[in-house]
Amino acid sequence: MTEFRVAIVCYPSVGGSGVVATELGMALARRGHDIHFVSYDVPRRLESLGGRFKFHHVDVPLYPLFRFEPYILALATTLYELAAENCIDIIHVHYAIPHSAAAYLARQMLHENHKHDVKIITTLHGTDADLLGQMPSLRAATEFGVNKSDAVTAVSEYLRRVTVEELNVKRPVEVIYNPIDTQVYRPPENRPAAGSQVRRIVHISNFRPVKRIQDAIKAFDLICHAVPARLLFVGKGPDQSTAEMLVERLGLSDCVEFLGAVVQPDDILRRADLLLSTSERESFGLTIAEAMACEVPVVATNVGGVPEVLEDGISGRLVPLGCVQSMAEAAIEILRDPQKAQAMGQAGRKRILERFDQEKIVQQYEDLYWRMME
Ligand code: GMT
Repeated sequence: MTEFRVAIVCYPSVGGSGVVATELGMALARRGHDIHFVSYDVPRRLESLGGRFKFHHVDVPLYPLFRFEPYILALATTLYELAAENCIDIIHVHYAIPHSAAAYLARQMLHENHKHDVKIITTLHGTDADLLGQMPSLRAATEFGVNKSDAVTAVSEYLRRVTVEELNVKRPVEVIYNPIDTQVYRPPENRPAAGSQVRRIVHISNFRPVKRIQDAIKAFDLICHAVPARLLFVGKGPDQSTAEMLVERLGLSDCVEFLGAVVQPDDILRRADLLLSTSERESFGLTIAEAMACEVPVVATNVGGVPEVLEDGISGRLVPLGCVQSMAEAAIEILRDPQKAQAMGQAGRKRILERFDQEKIVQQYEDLYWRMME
C-alpha cells in the first residue's frame, strides 16, 4: 500500500471545520499516512486526542506597518517549505478562506523553484461558500482558490448545490459527509429511566449570530413550564453576554448554565436528554450528528444540510427557523415520552453508523487521494 504525505490546513478553534480536519488527519495517520497539520495554533481537538502528531506553526511577523497580519503569505511560505522539505503529495485545506489561495501560492512557488508538484484539495465547510465566499470583497479570490484546487469536496449535498449554483466554481464538487468517531460518541452503558427527573437540554455552538442562541433560551422558557428541565450551553462566542442578559430577564438563571467551550463534549452528550440546535444556517451540523451518535434525540431548525443528517420524526424533529413555539412543542413531546425519546435516540445512532461513521468517511477521502495521485 502507498502512504501519502499530506499537509492538512485548518483553523485551530473548536469550530466544526477544525474538528473535522483533526479527526480526519488523525484517522489517516493511524492508517499509516504521513500527516502534517498546519495552522496558527495547535487545533484544540488534536491536543485532546493525545498521541503523536506533526504540527507546523504558521508564524506571522508583527510589524507596526501592518494593520492586518499577512497570514495568507505566512501560510503559503510555511506550506512551500513544508512541501519542499517533506516531499508532500497533497495539501488538503479545510475551509476555503484563505486556505485555498495560500495553497495555490505555495504550489506556484514550488513550480517556480523547480520543486515537485503537489495536489490541492479544498473541503468546503459552510460559510466559506454560502456566506463569506459570496461577499463582494472575498468572492473573486475565493472562487479562484477553489477553481485552482485539483479536487473540491463539500460536507453536504446542500453545500455542493450552493457552491455550484452561487459560486462560479467550474470544477466538479464531490460530497463527502463529515466523519463521526462512533467509538467516542457512543451511548452510555446504562441510561437512567427518565421518570420525573429534571431533563437536560444541551445546546452546543460557537455562539455566533448565525446560531441564534436567543431562540434556544426563548424555547427553553416555554419548555421548562411544561417539563422540569435545565438548559446547558456548551461553547463560547460573541453572543454569550446578550444571552446571559436574556436568561436573567426571563428569570431563568437557576436553570440555565453556561459551561464554556468543551473540546470533546461526548460526556455531556451522554448525559443529555435532548440537543437543541437553533441555527439559521448549518451546512452539516456536526454537533447534531455527535448527539445522534450518543443516542440523544435532536430538535433542530430545518436549514441547509441538517435534513441530510437528521430525519424528521425518526431521529428527532426538524422545525421552522425562528419558530420558538414549534421548537418548544417538539421538545416537550419528546421529553414527555421516554419511549419515543429512546426510539429516536436509537434511530439516530443507527443512521450515524450507516452513513457518517469515521471509518467509512475516511475511506472516501483516501479513495479521493488515490484518484488524484493517479
Ligand atoms: O458553525 C460554524 O460556524 C463553524 C464552521 C466551521 O467551519 O468551523 O462550521 C461549519 O463546518 C462544520 C463542519 O463541516 C459544519 O458542521 C457546520 O454546519 C458549518 N457551519 C455552518 O455552515 C454555519
